[in-house]
Amino acid sequence: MEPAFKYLSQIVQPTDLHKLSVKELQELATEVRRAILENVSRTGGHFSSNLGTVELTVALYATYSIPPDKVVWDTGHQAYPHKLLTGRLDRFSTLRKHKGLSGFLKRDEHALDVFGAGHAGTAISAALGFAVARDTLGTKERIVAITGDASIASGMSWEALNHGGEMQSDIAVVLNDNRMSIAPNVGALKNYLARLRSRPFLQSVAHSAKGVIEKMPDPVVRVAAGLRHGITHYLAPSQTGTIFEEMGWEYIGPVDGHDLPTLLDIFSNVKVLSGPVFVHAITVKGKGYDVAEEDATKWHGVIPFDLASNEMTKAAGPVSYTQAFGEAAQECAEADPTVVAITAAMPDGTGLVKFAKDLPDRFYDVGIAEQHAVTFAAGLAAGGIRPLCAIYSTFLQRGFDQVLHDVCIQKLPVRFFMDRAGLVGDDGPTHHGAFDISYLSFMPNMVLLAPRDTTELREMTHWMAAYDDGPTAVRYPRGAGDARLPEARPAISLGRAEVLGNNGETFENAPEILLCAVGSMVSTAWEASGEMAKQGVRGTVVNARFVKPLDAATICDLAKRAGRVVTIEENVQRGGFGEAVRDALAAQGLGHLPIEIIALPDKFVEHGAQPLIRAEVGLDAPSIAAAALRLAGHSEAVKG
Ligand SMILES: Cc1ncc(C[n+]2csc(CCOP(=O)(O)OP(=O)(O)O)c2C)c(N)n1
Repeated sequence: MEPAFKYLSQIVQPTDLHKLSVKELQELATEVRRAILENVSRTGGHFSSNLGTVELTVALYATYSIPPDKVVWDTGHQAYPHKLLTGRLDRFSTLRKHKGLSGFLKRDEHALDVFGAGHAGTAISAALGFAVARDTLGTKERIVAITGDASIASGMSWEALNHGGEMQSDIAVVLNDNRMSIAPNVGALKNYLARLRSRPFLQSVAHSAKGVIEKMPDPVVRVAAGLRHGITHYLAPSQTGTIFEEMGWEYIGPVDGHDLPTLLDIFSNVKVLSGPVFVHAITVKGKGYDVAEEDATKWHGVIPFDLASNEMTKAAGPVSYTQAFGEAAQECAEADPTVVAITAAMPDGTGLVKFAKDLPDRFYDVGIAEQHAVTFAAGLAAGGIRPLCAIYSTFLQRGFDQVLHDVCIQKLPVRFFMDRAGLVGDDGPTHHGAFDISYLSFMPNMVLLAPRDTTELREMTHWMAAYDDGPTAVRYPRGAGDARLPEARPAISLGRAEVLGNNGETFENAPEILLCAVGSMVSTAWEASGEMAKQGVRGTVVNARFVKPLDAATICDLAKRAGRVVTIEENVQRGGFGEAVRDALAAQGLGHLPIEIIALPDKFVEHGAQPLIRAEVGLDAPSIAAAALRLAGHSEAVKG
C-alpha cells in the first residue's frame, strides 16, 4: 500500500531533500501542506503562517546542507514545515499537546531547532551571533535567518540589520513577506515593502553573480549586469538602492515565495554569495487553503476545525477577560475624550478590534514594538492624555526598562493591561505570563492590580482610567476564568482587599486558615475553601485585588485570627505576591505564623492545556486544599 505521505515519510533530515528532483520536491511541498492541513485541523495551532512558508522551507532545505548549515526561524510559529522536514512527521499529531511537540522551536526538542523563540524579532540577531561564532571558530557553515514582514519592523531586527550591515559577515536573511502580521500589518515600513513588492519578480541570480560582476571594470556594464541578476546594489543609491543596500546588505528580490524552481535557483546562488544578503520573498499567508487566504487574521491561530465545512466550533462560554477589557476600555474612551488605547500588533488578542473600528482616532497599533508602545504611552501621559496600554504579560517583558525608566521614575499615569497573565496553556513557556508580579511590584510608584473575575476587571479598568496619580497595571488570565464566586462586592478602592469569607458550613470553633489569593487564583481558593469545609476546616478567602499597595492591615488582622496563612498566585514565587504577604506579616510582628506560599515553580512550565498544567504545578483547588489542610495539621490529603 502506498504510504499516506510518499515523499515526506522518507524525510528524516533536510539533506534527504537533496536526493529529490524538482518535480519530486514539488510533490513533497504538496504533502507538507497537506500534513499541516490535516494535522492542525485536528490539533489547532498556528495555521496560515505555516501554509505560507512551505515552498520557502523546501527550497532552503533542498539547497543548503543542514546540518552543518543553520536556519534560524523568527518567532517559530511558521516553522511547522521545518518540523516536518526534520523528521518529526510521526510526532506531528502531538503538536502543542502536553508532553508533545512544541508549537515553536525549542533547542531541547530537536538538534536542528538551533535557536528557540516565541517572541518576535530575535532571528537576525541570533543568526548574526551564529555567523560571528562560526568566523571566530573557523568553521564554514552557512547561516540563514527567516523573518516576517511584521517581525522585521521590531526594533531588535533593525538593531541586528544595522550591526550585520557593518560586520559584513556571510549571512542571509530571508524576509517572508506576506503583508500580514496577525492582523493587517501596520507602519511606514509596510508601505516601503509594498513599493519593493511592486517590482517584477526576479527569475534568477546567476551563479556567483556578485563576484563576477564586481570584477567588471566598466560601471555602466556593471550596473546592467547587476540588474540582470537582480543585484541592484550596483545602481546609483539615490535612484534605486533599497534601504537594505544602503545599510550594507545585498538585496535580492522580490522573489515569488511559492515558485519552487525559481527559489531553488535563487537559494543555490545566494548560498555562495559572500557578505550579508537580504532575500525578499513574497508569500501568501494561508496559501493553498482558500478561506485562510481570504481571512488570514482569523486563520492565523486556530482551534480544531472541520476540513470539509471550514467550521471552527468554539463552545459558547462566558465573556472572556479579553472581551471584558475591550468593552470597558471603550466605555472609558466614550466617556472621556482623553482616553486612548494602544496595542503592539495584537488588536484582536487584546480585545480592541471594536474599539479600533469605532474610535479609530483614539486607537494606536504600533506593530511588534512593545518598547516603543510603552514609551509612546509615557509621552502621551506626559502630554495630558490617558493611555490604556494593552500588552500581554509575556510581551511586556520586552518593555521592562521602558516601564521602569520612562513610566515609573517619572510617575506617569500610564495604564497597563496585561492579558494572558499566568499559565496560558498550549503556547508554553515563551508565552506564559509567569513573571509580571515580580517584575512590576518592585518598581517604585507602580500600582498593581489583579481581578478575581471579568466583572472586577471591568471595574478595575474604569478605576484605572480615572486614576491620574501614577502608573497602574492590571494582570488577568487567558480565558473566562471561573465565575462561581459571590457576585456582590465592594467598590474598588486603592490598596483595599476584598474579604470573601468561607465557602461552606463549618463549626464555630473549627480550625481556620487564611487563604490569601490574587487574581485568577481567587476562584480556585474559593473552591479549595469548599473542599476544606467538608473536612471541618474553615478556609477564609481574601481577594487581594491590589498586589501593590498590599492591604497589609486587612491581611494581618485576618492572619492573626486564623493563625495560619496560605498565599496563592499564578506567578513565580520569587518577588511575587506570597513573598509580599510574608514580608507584611513579618513587618507587623507576625513573622512566626506558619505560612505556605503556593506559586509557580522556579522553572519554565511546559505547554499543555491550562487546567492540566495548573494541576501539575499545584495551582488547582484539590492541591491548594491539601496544602492548607497539611498546614492545619490534617494529615488527610483531599487530593485524589
Ligand atoms: C514580541 C512579540 N510581540 C508580539 C507577538 C505576537 N505575534 C506572534 S506572530 C505575530 C505576527 C508575526 O507576523 P510576521 O512576522 O509578519 O509573520 P507571519 O505570521 O505573517 O508569517 C505576532 C504579532 C510575539 N510573538 N512577540
